[in-house]
Amino acid sequence: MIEVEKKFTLNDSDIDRITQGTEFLGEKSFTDTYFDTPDYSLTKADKWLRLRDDRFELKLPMNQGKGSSNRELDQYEELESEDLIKKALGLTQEGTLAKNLELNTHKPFATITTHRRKYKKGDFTIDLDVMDFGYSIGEIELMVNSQSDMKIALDRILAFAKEQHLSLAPVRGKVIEYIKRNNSAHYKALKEAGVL
Ligand code: V4E
Repeated sequence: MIEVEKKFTLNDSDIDRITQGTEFLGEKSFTDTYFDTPDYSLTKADKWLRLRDDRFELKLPMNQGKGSSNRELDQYEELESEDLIKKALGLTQEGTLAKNLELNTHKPFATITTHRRKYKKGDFTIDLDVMDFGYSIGEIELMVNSQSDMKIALDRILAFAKEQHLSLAPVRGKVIEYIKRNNSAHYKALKEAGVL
């Protein structure tokens, strides 16, 4: 199954409206620490390495975002095994991934705690994420069986959002927003690399 998702900015009345008639699936908090080299070699290549609580995860771009006509359908491969992550990053030293990151000057550049509430409305899954640095995002998701169904799913999400009177303006993800607020050199580097 493939997940198609779109992020929205939601105010309090949007949240009231969108969660009406939903099934509440649960809530959790997690802390992500994102890593990169001093010259931003990972994020400039749209690669996102994080420690989510106590587990490393790597998101790798599948359909190169650059120049893509529809960024919203960009997909990422997600690796969760330390060995696969080491291989994907070309880290070859003995020892844990954490040790390899240290030896290769991969340092944390952002630590973000998210409180996530999850809801279900028909086929749609709705995530409401509130971050500890004063930023919130809603995400509407649909699961599809094949790549060819992705555009239809995105159109369904957009139609649902319109019905709910949500703003369709582009939204910065939490990490991009964090970088914009905290490190203008990093933000500029991502723009110049064509990642944003
Ligand atoms: C893929 C990506 C980033 C990593 C964070 O991904 P995100 O989906 O925002 O985080 P989260 O916590 O909701 O992950 P989940 O729990 O769903 O796994 S940061 C930036 N990107 C890609 C990206 C990009 N290159 N450009 C723009 C404008 N947005 C996103």
